[in-house]
Amino acid sequence: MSRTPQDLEVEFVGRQRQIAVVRLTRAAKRNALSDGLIAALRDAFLNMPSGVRAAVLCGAGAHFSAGLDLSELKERDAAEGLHHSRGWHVALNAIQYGPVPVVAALHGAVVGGGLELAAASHVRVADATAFYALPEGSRGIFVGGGGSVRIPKLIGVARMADMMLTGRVYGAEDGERLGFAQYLVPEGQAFTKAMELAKRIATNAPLTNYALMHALPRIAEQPADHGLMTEALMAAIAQSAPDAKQRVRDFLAGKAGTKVKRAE
Ligand code: 1HE
Repeated sequence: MSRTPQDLEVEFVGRQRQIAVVRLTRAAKRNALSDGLIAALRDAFLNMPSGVRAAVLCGAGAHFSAGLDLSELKERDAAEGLHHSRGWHVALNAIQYGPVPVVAALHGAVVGGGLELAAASHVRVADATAFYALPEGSRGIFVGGGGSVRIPKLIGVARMADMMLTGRVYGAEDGERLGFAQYLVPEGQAFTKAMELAKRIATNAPLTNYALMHALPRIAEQPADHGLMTEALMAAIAQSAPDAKQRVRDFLAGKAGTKVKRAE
């Protein structure tokens, strides 16, 4: 795979550079995901510096991502198609099961592989311009970036099948209502909100964040009896961390800022 680092920008911001901002910078091609860009995303998350506590994933220009770079879509034999898809799986797994929680800031087109990419993040914030589609059906292809595993978990199998069969496009409000995004904000504010959430996430105990990223989705797929056992093991490990003990002591000592506040 060719590397295209110019299409991906990674910067470290905030207190002690704890937040990684990973930005698709291929706006002229609507952040279409070339093989090189997928490899660059994979490498960015596999090589995240150890001090980073959360990441914001976003796209430059008017769209988050137009999905697979269709100019690279050529006649592949079955084995090449298999390996292409598996390459996406490695990259998007590096995001979902990587070192830090990822908040995606969505705007404009979040389509095809762009939606698959967004679905690999942990928290999605969409602005009012966001729209969601799976045009694979009309291009004669199928999802290959983990979409058939991740997207039904957000919106259900029936809605995903409808999107691919009929070309249905969901707007930002429906997208939030159905579960594509957990947050909906006014136009132009997705990045600011995503940064605010990433900074909040970065204050959590790293082991709790790890449990939410790595244990929770697996527990949710286990038979209930196995899930309860995994939960108990994870809970025991998390609460034994010195950081957790200090946090509980702080609450019991009435230290400022540790109480849960009513939603505004
Ligand atoms: C692209 C791509 C692309 C734009 N690959 N070059 N994805 C799709 O089927 C979506 C295809 N794209 C679109 O429907 C539209 O481009 C958008 C709605 C996203 C944006 O529209 P617009 O009017 O802002 O931009 P545009 O004029 O359509 O595109 C601007 C340029 O980006 C143009 O190139 P130019 O050289 O003529 O300027 C487009 O060709 C280029 N461009 N989208 C390549 N996707 C792991 S499997 C995943 C399978 C899939 O993702 S299938 C869905 C693919």
